[in-house]
Amino acid sequence: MKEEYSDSDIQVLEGLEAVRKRPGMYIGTTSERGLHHLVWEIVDNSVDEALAGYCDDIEVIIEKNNVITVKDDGRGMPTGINQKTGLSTIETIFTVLHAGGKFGGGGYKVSGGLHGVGASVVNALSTWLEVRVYREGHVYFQRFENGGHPVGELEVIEDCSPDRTGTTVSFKADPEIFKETTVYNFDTLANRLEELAFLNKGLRISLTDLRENEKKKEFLYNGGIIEFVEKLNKNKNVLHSDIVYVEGQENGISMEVAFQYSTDYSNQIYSFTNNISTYEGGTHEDGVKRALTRIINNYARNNKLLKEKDDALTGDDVREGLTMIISCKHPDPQFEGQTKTKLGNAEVRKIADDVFSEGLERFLMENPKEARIIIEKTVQASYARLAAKKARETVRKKDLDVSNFYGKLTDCSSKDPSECEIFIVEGDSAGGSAKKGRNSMTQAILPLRGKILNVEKARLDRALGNDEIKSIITAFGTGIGDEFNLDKLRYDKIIIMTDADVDGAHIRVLLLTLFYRFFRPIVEAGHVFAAQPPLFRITHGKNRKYVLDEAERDEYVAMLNEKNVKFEIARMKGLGEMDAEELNETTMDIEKRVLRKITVEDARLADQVFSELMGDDVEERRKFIESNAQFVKNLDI
Ligand code: 0RA
Repeated sequence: MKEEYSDSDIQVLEGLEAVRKRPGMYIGTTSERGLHHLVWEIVDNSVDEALAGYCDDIEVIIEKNNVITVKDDGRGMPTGINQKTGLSTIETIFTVLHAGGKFGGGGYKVSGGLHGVGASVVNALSTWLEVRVYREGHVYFQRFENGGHPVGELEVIEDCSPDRTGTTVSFKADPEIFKETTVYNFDTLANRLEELAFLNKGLRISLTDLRENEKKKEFLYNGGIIEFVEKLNKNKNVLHSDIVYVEGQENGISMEVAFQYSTDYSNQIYSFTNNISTYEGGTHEDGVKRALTRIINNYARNNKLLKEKDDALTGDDVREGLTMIISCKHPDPQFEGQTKTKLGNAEVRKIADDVFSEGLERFLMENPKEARIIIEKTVQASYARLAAKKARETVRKKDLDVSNFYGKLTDCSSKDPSECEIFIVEGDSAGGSAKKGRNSMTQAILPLRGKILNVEKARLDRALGNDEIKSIITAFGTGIGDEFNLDKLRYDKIIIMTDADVDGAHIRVLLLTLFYRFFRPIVEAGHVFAAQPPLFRITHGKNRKYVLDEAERDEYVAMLNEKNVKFEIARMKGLGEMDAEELNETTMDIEKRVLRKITVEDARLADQVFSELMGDDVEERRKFIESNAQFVKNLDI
């Protein structure tokens, strides 16, 4: 034990104290997320050792009491004395802020860790931390307590086989700092560790949970990001069986790209730099996208897959159905953007473009069959885009003027979108009740008539010319197509209120398809809801109880029977049968109603069903819906 503190000791302790005073500055937050961040700081150091080529196995263990242990089989942290601090290198790494690689003597490259300060921050925020280094036949050990105070100096505690090398770090997060929770989530850790294994081919990473129900997962992907794409596309109809893989490097910057097309209409493109997800994209992603658009267009023209009169394929066209992983390793990444997840290094754009275009050209040349399939998909995408554009043009600008629609739309008086809601209601009679039962300050009503059903046999493009649909578009206020602007949405909640029967299902499918194709950002932002009108009314004495389904009804009836209460059950036939008061009480009143949020997946499903319903024959369609009742019921939102 040290008896006295030297000046440099005091400086060190002040540094760690600063971390404890403002942990958010170093790990972003002290929530559950920040807690998991501690693990990433330690794991990142081991991954760096793997990137340097000296480590191929990392074990993460959640011990009882939520102690974390991270073991690697790298060279082991250096055990000598650090010139600058006069302390051992290990003590320096764990107690001096920003120590990182500066003390590692060259070989130790700091990865892009969000804060890059790593081990000392984890130590500062732990009740205790122990490090064991296996090197040259010795086991070196040091322990720290109470936010990073060393308990003794680095010492050899035993001998080991000279073949054994590596570093093991264990720590217990300090509950005084992590007040919300110090309990780790297995899946959170497993998901990120799997991602790290995909991004670092050949690196084995395991996660063991020794708390209540012991479990272990192990990730090792010799195919790296190829296997990442394979996993993402597991449930898709892929257009070519082999995943395309391209790699290359320039000036110490390496690029890897893997991709595969499917029949999907959307795309999944994920990019990373130094194993960190770059959600906001950046120069690596820009370079690859630019190359993709250019090379596909060249190939399509040269092989007459795109007609002379056709416009060039756009970026959106060539990305339709694309699943792609982009991984860049950079010695000095600059992260920009709102969440610092956008790669800013300008030189990467050209390197990414060069590497990817060369690899893609070669693939297309060597695989003409696959090339043709891919190009045909992108050309189809461009035709669909043009058709949709034309359809939008049929919705003329003046039609989109709100004042033309006051006849149909009963607007609310508030003009503050954050408190406004619009109910899209099936039928005039339900619309009438809804108008009477609403809160006129914040709730707008837009009734749709039965004839909207007829547009189903037309293409959705033509449906956009339909008056009722135009009134929906108009009411939203966002515009459509190139002019779409989510900020102009006039209502925070768009609530679809339809009956639980076949006609109601019809309207829901149509509306969701419309939203999916033309207003997807509104769905993504969580603005679309389905009202859930009750199916039964149970009356006993003066009480009225509304329930959403049979199960709820049976439960309530059983309860009444037990108490020997007399009651009456009525099946609610439709919205139109409810009076204003009932509708308000069961479906509209903010305090009492139950809404279901519509996800993009709900809308995508509806879009699929809609395509099935495109047949011309009304009777056929009705039959289709009835025979697919179960499927439609899934949309029975
Ligand atoms: C600097 C130099 C050397 C190894 C390391 C750092 C190292 C750090 C960590 C952190 C976790 N695991 C690690 N493994 C290695 C190599 C020193 C040498 O061999 O001369």
